[in-house]
Amino acid sequence: MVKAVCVLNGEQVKGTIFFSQDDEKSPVVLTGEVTGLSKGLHGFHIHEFGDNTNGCMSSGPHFNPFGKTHGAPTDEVRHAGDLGNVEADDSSIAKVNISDSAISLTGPLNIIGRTLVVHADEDDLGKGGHELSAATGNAGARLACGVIGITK
Ligand SMILES: [Cu+2]
Ligand SMILES: [Zn+2]
Repeated sequence: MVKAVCVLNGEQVKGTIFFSQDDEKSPVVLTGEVTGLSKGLHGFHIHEFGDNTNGCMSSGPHFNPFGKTHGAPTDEVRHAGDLGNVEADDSSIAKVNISDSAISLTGPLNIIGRTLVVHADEDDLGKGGHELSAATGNAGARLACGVIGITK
């Protein structure tokens, strides 16, 4: 079992997300919550770099080790970092419970040391027809982010 954690820190948006993976062939399970979001869907991705020197912008593009286009978590063609959206309720809280097999906590798909980002807008999952759909899902500003680190 490998475990990791990410503290999301934005001006208004905060959160803590826990990652666990039973073994290298198992999906990574993400649990936790994000607060301070407007009601509705918000893009949720692993970005390439664990660099926050210029805030969330320094985390670079979506983690994409295979040079694919942006997509939904359920798509064959997707960035490894494409975790889709989280949905905030009336009290501005998004409960996160995601299981994903395109990322790992070990090996070449390891996301430890990279950045988790939550966005202002909905990720259109590559299908919105916007010029940014194929790159970012047109998910808008980076509201909060944090580097994913090893925990016990
Ligand atoms: Cu993103
Ligand atoms: Zn993407």
